[in-house]
Amino acid sequence: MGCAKILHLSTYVTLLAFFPLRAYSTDVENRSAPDACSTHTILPGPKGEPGQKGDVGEIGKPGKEGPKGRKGATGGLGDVGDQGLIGKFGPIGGKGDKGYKGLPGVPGGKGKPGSFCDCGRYRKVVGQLDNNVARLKSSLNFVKNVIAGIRETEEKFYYIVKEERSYRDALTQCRIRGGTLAMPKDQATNSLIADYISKMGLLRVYIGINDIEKEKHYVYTDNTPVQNFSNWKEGEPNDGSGYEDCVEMHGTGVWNDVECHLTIYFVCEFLKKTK
Ligand code: GN1
Ligand code: CA
Repeated sequence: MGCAKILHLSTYVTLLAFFPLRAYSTDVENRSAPDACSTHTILPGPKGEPGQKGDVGEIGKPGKEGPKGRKGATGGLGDVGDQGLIGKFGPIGGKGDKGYKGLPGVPGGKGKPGSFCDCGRYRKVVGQLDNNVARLKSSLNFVKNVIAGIRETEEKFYYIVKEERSYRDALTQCRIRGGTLAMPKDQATNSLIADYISKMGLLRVYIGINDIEKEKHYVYTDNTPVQNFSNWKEGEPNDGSGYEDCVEMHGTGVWNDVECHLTIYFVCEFLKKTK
């Protein structure tokens, strides 16, 4: 290809004019085998028909990753966000300024004529009363401690008088002292008196129950009937002698009807509060 390209057609014509083909060929044959391109001139043939169109090539390899793109333009304004939660309570505010003075009210009616009050004197009396109450409380505690065996509940004091008396005299003695013969109207009170009797080393005392007015109709000294509570000894009340209309309590707490002229110790009760 190289020689054909180097020697142009016009060049060949020129060469033929100066170098006859024969002499040249003889000369050429006598020489050692020379290069064809340097000794022969081959003219190109006519251009052939165009070849068939080639098949579609394979899919090319993926290209290299491109360079980082340029920064985009600033985006549009975002949507409005949701409403936030209610915040914490703030600290207590400072004290407000004093308000303006209100309008004067309607004058009140004329009061009643006053009376002289010696308040200082009353205060002094009240003070003395307080002292007296304190002294009385102290004295009462002293008496309760000294008088062996005095008993009490929320409402009453109970006191056994160690004097042998008939029922009527015993009742009188209790009343003289400001009380009455003891009236056990419930188990608690009955137990308290029974314990009192036994602790005093006694066997029996009068209590404030009798059927003097009506046989078998027992009443307390305040004339209330014995009905909700009773603690008769087994076999009692038997009205043994036919005249047993008064009631005694034994150290065990049981009741027995005895004759009212019997002289024995007795137990009085005293109310703590006057109604
Ligand atoms: C006593 O002493 P006597 O047995 O007659 C008691 C009665 C009783 C009785 C029970 C004064 O009588 O009240 O019911 O025991 N009398 C006296 O057995 O205590
Ligand atoms: Ca009896």
